Amino acid sequence: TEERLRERFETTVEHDQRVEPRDWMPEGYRKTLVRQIAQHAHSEIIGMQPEGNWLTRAPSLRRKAILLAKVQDEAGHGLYLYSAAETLGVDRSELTEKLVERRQKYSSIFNYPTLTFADIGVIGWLVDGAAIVNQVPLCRCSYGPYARAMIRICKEESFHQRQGYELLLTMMNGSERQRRDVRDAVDRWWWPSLMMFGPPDGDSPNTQQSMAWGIKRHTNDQLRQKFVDMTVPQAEVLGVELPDSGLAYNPERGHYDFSEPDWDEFHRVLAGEGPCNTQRVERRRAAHEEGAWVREAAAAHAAKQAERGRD
Ligand code: FAQ
Repeated sequence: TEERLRERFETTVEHDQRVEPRDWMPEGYRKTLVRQIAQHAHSEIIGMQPEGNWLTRAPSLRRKAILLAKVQDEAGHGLYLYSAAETLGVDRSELTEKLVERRQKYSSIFNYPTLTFADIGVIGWLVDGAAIVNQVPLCRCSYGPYARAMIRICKEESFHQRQGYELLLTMMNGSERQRRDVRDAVDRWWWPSLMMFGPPDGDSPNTQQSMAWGIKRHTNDQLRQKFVDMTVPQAEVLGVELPDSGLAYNPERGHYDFSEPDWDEFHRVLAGEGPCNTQRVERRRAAHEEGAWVREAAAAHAAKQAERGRD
């Protein structure tokens, strides 16, 4: 019967239908999803730190309220994603342990520092922009719970992106100092944003199988190109220059040509040697440990409720 179940799985994927938690699935499919969804969830949670860094120093009440809401949205995204991972038979606490022990990854992008308030705008514009390009196709992921979580997340992400762009437009219409901060932040975040899409296709061990399973819908390089094509005109409207002398429209390809990111830097960041890796993981570990009493209280409450239910 395993053969029959496998056939059914393959037909489901081939016909672009959704695989649900109750369905049989190959072990490799399950593992790949746990890896990707856990990394994605960890990214949302770790991703609260670079922006959270500016909550107490936002320049106005309005900017503070906006930033607070965005960071809270990210916590929510992390929770939807941990819930999606849990439908695959893993436990959220087990995933958190793996994160703080550095046995699971999170996006390279969150290992860079936020030096001025302009970084908040640039994260919204470039980092959320890249996240949208990567995540919209995931709304059609073959695994139902992940695809459904992505629909909701993408709606909020596109709002985040506009928030960042609006902040940058305001700063670019401000003082010389504000314009300088925006340009400096764009220079620092551009290349790391391109790296968010993962290694070039030739060095991406997972892409082929993930595409065959309908988990990924496009390759890393395809999505990176899409992001560049989308972002260059936005940079022009904003009046900032992207830090790549190789950037030029190629009419034959119908796309922008651009230079190769520094993949050595990418691998160093993945190996834990980015500017903020240690700080990010240690902060997460401390928050987890400081929250132990909440988990204990919740477990005690649940146990008491269960006991009452038995009477
Ligand atoms: N950082 O074979 P591939 C956000 C790893 S957006 C770290 O190409 P795959 C929103 C990869 O895991 C950010 N590691 O892998 C937000 C694999 O290692 P492994 C989160 C990376 O999975 C905005 C190895 O390299 N978004 O949070 C990265 O097919 C603002 C080989 O790579 C997602 O996670 C990287 N950049 O493709 C929040 C989207 N790239 O696991 C707060 C879902 C690659 O074998 C503020 N994920 N690696 O040890 C994906 O689409 C895919 O997993 C890719 C990687 C495209 C990231």
